[in-house]
Amino acid sequence: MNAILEEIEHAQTILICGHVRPDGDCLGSAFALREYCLGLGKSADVCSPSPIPESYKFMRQSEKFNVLSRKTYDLFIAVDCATQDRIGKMEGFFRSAPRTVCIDHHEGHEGFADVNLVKNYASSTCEIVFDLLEPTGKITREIANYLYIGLSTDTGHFMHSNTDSKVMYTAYRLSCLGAECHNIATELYRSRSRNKTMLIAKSIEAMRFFMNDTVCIIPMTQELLDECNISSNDTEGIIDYAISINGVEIGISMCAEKENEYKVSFRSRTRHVNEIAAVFGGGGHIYAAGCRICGKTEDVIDKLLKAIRDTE
Ligand SMILES: [Mn+2]
Repeated sequence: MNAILEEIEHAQTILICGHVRPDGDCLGSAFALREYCLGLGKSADVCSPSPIPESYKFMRQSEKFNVLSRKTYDLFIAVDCATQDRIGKMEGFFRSAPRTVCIDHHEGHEGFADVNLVKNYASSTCEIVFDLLEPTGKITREIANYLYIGLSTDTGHFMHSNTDSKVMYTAYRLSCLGAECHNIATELYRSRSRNKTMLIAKSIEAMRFFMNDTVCIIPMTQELLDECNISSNDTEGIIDYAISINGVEIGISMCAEKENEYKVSFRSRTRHVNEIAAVFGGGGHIYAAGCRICGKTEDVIDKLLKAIRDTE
């Protein structure tokens, strides 16, 4: 039996934890694993150091997110976390759990748990969880829906460079297992709030271009977020407007998190942006990466441009 399935088998209480500012992939893989554990009669909770974003509240059982039924668990499973610090304030649960598992697809690590399943060539953690659960024959329609959400979001709805035949095969299999592809696509990509629509408009207006228009930066300052009445937790997807522009090689979004601190995301067509993110202690994938940078808006932009030049 697979080592991770064995860990689940031996545990009675399980906590599945995604990363800070959870995205569709970590939510999908966490809820899918929870559903699988519940199916085996286990007690299982899902959490992350941040609340579930508004845009993912359509997910079944989303109200169970971050509802912790106990103080310690037999097994801690980290999903979609490249480093241990991505579990943030859930650290205590990780340390107190007798056994730990890490399932992830980010570059450059071997995992930080007792049992690690890290495949950096996989499109998403959901794809890895699909491969893990498929042989059990226990992928229900609910599990298929959860996994499809992560597969879809981590591939930019099957548009990013990581969309390979394995991704399409997995989507096909999930569809066969009952995933409601049309409904999920509608929830994910065709149902945004008026506030988010306002954020898109203001972000496009705020775009700045550098280096012969090959670099596009979207600075989402605290004022801009406040004007749209939107939290820094709900800015997923804004960066796509930068990298979708003809001629732009590097798209960057900066989102104000605290006073003088920005969460920065990178997308690229050709440049290895994980190397740029690494300059600031961040990381990610070759064409999609992120980091945190301290400073005032203009200083952060200067630091970014310098790092882009230095890593060329
Ligand atoms: Mn992921």
